[in-house]
Amino acid sequence: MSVLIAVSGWDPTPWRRQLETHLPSHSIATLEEPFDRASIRYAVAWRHPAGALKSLPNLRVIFSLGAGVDHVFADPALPDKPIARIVDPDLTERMSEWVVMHALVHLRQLRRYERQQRGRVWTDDDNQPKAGDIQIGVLGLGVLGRDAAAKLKTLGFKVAGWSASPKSLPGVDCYSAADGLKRLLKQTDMLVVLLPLTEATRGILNASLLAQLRQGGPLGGPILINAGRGGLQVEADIVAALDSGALKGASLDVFEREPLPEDSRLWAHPAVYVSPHNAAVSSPQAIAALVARQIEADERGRPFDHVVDRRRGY
Ligand code: NDP
Ligand code: OXD
Repeated sequence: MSVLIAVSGWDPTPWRRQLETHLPSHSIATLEEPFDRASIRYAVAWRHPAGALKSLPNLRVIFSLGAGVDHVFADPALPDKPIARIVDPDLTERMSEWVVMHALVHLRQLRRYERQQRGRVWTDDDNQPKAGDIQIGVLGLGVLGRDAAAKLKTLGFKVAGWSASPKSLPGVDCYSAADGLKRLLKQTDMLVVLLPLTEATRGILNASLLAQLRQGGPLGGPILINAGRGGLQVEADIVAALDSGALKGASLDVFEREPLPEDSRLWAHPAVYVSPHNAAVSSPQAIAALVARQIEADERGRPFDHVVDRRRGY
């Protein structure tokens, strides 16, 4: 029984090595070499080439090698099989580290003090708000959003969150639906985005949404922190909001086009932090172990975990 590694933009070698270690009785195939299509029962995918997963008559499931599944749904020839995504404490903890780091970087004006240090400038002013002065809004209260919200709360930030269905979380003001989003935005000083990319969320971070964030506020203007997906973002609107001062700063891990094109204004914008879509990297070791556990469970007749809802797209 074979597992097919169907990835693009990633070297399949470490994934193959890890899957061979965790599944010694399975053969592991990659798209780079010929394989018997009828032997494939499991596919692991990251931005697989369109059509690569069709005509696999014995395929049982497609495992996304990430928490997000938009890259799987991007295939117009996707077979009608269950799609299971990664839910992994290692990935969750890394994401919360990234979110908390950027919340603190903006709160404690890191860029300003780096600039001052480079210029050997010793000045301070009285504008040093504390976490408890800042209202954070978290868009997406799933596995990642809930963990980040709880950790931001522990640091003393005021935290609210927004999700598709109503939620109740300790210490977090929870909103849902379009009206809930409006109510959350108008009180938000820092917007943390951990939404999946779906038809409903594509382009949500646009001029109209940014204009609803609380202006002024203790940081002098609102901050955008997005590690969800680049397709959520309208980058021209974000740059315009930064230029006009409607946004005070941004931390972006994901982009409309990745790698971020060299000529993007975001690279050198003084109010922007860019990271290369690695807020929470998928470690082949941790993820191959999770995939292997799911395959072994399936072979014992157990259902797959973390199967996404095709209709919702996440
Ligand atoms: P989940 O599926 O657990 O959570 C998604 C959350 O978004 C849920 O709370 C869901 O609401 C909410 N949501 C979805 N659609 C809407 C909508 N239309 N309106 C309001 N809320 C909505 O996903 P994860 O938390 O595990 O991951 C979130 C995303 O993070 C991934 O899809 C991926 O794109 C991104 N990611 C980025 C990484 C990086 O390195 N930059 C690493 C890993 C993930 P409800 O709870 O009601 O369903
Ligand atoms: C993911 C990612 O979806 O790394 O896991 O973006």
